[in-house]
Amino acid sequence: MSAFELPELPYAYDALDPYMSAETLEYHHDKHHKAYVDNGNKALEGLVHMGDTLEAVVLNAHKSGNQGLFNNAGQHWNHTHFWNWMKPNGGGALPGNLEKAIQDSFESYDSFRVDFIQGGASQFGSGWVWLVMNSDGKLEILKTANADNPLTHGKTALLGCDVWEHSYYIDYRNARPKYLEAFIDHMVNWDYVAELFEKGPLKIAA
Ligand code: MN3
Repeated sequence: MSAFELPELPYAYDALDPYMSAETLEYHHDKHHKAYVDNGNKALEGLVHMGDTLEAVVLNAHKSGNQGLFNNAGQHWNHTHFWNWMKPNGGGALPGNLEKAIQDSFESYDSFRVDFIQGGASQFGSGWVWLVMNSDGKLEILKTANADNPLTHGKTALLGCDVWEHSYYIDYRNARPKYLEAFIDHMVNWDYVAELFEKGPLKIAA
């Protein structure tokens, strides 16, 4: 790929209100995500071809120890999915196959929900909490620091929540668990999670 591009938000800035304010979304998308795209493009300048897809660029940056490129490409990938992992009037019922897989791996939706919130709340400092699929199809919770994501762990991200302070501080101040509860209960786009689930473990052409 030649350059990163900032995707449009898939909804209006105020679409997730009152769970995520227009002010948060505008700063998060227009300033933070845009900076990852712009700085990622600067980091790509003058490098040999780093891969045909964003996933390949993230993995090649990681393998080659190019931390500047990895941080920005990783965060570009994380945020591109993050906007789609939320929707107005989100949360609620899960598509059947996904609900069954969550019950098989976590015993119940409620224990998945508790594990996901605890994972995000206990990530020390900036990072992400994820629902991932392993190569054997089993689901689990993963937490990662800073720009890191399931790609570098050989796992497939089904759902991720940004727990950097810029994602919640305007709306929740220091109450990260309240933000995670609102994310799971009122913002998750389960249809997008199910779409990734149905695709199965991610295969990346380097
Ligand atoms: Mn962010």
